[in-house]
Amino acid sequence: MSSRASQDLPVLYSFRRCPYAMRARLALQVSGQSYRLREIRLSARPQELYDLSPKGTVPVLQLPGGSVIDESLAIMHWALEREDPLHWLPTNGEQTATTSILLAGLDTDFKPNLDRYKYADRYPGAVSLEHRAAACEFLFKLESILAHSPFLFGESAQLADMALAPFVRQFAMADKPWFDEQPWTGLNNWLERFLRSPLFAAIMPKRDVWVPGEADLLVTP
Ligand SMILES: N[C@@H](CCC(=O)N[C@@H](CS)C(=O)NCC(=O)O)C(=O)O
Repeated sequence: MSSRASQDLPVLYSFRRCPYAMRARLALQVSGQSYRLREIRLSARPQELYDLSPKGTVPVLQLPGGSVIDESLAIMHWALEREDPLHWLPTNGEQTATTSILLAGLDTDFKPNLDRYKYADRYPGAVSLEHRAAACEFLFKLESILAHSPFLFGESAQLADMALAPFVRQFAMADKPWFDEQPWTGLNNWLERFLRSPLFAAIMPKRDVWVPGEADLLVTP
């Protein structure tokens, strides 16, 4: 691809291990959307990121026309509304409603407990194992679906699977031997399927940190 063509591509500010950034990379990848990747360190975020989005979180997608999308789910929707070859977008109102409930549960319930489980020292008074137990309530809700079906809405993955799996991965990795012993076979199989998928491999290569002024890395699915 010529360097002129690359200027017409969106720019993604990303951090490899961030589950929100994984969401964005998964959707860009599956939609076949090429992009310019700027891998950042959260501990040394470039001014360019704050100039686009003052909240300074990743992922941030800058579109060729200049507009900026700075929420992971909105980036997923942007990519999938352009191309959705694997039919990740919900196909009916019931799926849309269930997806919203699951993703809201992640934000309000699972993620705060995950953070306090993994990083209890950053939250005064937090007891790691209490938050692990609280996070499990959300995971058992997923298990109640995944015990009967390989993915949340049947035989193939949808947006909800892909928006949740990076966070379940983070939870599992905090203590994998313990996670593997829990009675959530459906959930465990679902996570393993995600972790072993070519799609996950495609979005996880280690990247050099972007240096402002230097060329972006072209990612071409
Ligand atoms: N609601 C945002 C959350 C993104 C987010 O919190 N990303 C983390 C990295 S995993 C971050 O940038 N944290 C830095 C901060 O909160 O200042 C989204 O969905 O994109």
